[in-house]
Amino acid sequence: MTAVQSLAARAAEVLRRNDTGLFVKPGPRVYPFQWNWDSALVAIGLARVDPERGRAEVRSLLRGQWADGMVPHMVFHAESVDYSPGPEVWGSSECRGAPGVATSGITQPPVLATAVRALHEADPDREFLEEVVPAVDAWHRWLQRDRRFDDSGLVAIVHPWESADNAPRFDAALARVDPRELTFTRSDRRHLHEAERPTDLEYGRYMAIVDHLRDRGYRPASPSEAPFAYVDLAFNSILAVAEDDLAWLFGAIGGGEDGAAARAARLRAALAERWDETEAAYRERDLHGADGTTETVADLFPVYAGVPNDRQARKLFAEALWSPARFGPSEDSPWAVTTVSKSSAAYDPRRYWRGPVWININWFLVRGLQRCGLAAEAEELRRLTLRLVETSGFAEYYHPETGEPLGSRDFSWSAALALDLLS
Ligand code: 9WN
Repeated sequence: MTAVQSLAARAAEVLRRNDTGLFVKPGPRVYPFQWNWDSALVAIGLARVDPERGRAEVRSLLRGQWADGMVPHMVFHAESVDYSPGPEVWGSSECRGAPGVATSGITQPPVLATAVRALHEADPDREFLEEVVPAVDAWHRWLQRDRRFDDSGLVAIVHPWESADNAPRFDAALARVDPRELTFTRSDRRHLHEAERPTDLEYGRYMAIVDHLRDRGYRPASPSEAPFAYVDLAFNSILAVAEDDLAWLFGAIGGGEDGAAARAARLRAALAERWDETEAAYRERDLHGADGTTETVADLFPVYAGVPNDRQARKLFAEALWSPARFGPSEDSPWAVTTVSKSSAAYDPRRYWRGPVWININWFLVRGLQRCGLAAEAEELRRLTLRLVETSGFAEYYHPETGEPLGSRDFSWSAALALDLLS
């Protein structure tokens, strides 16, 4: 067996072990429910080894779709598992338009269209597309309707859990929220070291936002009326690609819809306007606060959507993404891409989204560099990412200096995306 075959076999084994029968859970112990972008990223890996199982993953996630189109960030089940906050905290059954199965009331980055396209490219199945494409379209339309805040086409998130939880770019927005007392014991604390996870103060604020949203059936009158409202460039860049992929999927079933392509073009144009020449990065926006770059990897995400022109892409790569002082590999810190710039005061190489390397982030950036025509640079990042999983296993995230695995081990999307990067 070659090294590539052996790594692929180990990755496929992680997915098999995390398979509950109904969905692949993100990690064996820490995350026992179904999460939205985890399932989509898992389906991208499954497209490489078992497309039929990948289609089941998509169907399973869509059980949680709300009547207005939202695909929630978590879909629960009735088995007793160790995770908090669980279905009782979200109370979706009391909300208008919620599905029969209990879910959370917020969403997550819309990778699903991209996953459905990957499945169709690997193993065309028209019937499957006819079944799921209208559902994905309804979700995108919901985002454009419920989460719009101006005419730019950009959408806002209303909870940090809709993107990278405790990333420093959310600190100022989150600091405006009065925390509430935690009425449950955090399950993550039973499995993981405190230094690798969000703090209790952050959790108190997350729960205060959930309370506020739940009182409004998770449908604030507009994003700007929510206590936390943020124009996350990672979320919006993922949506731009997903809109393109949705347009492609409509094409595969005979067209009849050009809204998705137009939405993608609008989003790209809006993202392009956020370029900051001095920082070689893009400006994020806090709807209740400042507009500017944040020294987090989200500032670079328009690369994923192929937004920068050739000159900007090269500058962003050299001066930010691959810069040893910022997100790239350096002598003391050979593993990249860091989720926070090493030059930021907030950089913390062990804590969750505040510095560590994540395989999904690298995967988005590899695809983005390819899309921007930086093939050699993409290849360098692809190789580094595979070397990391080869060395340290399929962890949830990794210490950039040592490569030490952090968070959950045997993490599904790390395994799934390694399978994709290997192909
Ligand atoms: C809260 C499952 C999820 C990921 C998120 C990641 C983390 C949950 C948590 O785990 O969030 O939704 O318990 O911290 O931040 O991106 O989807 O892997």
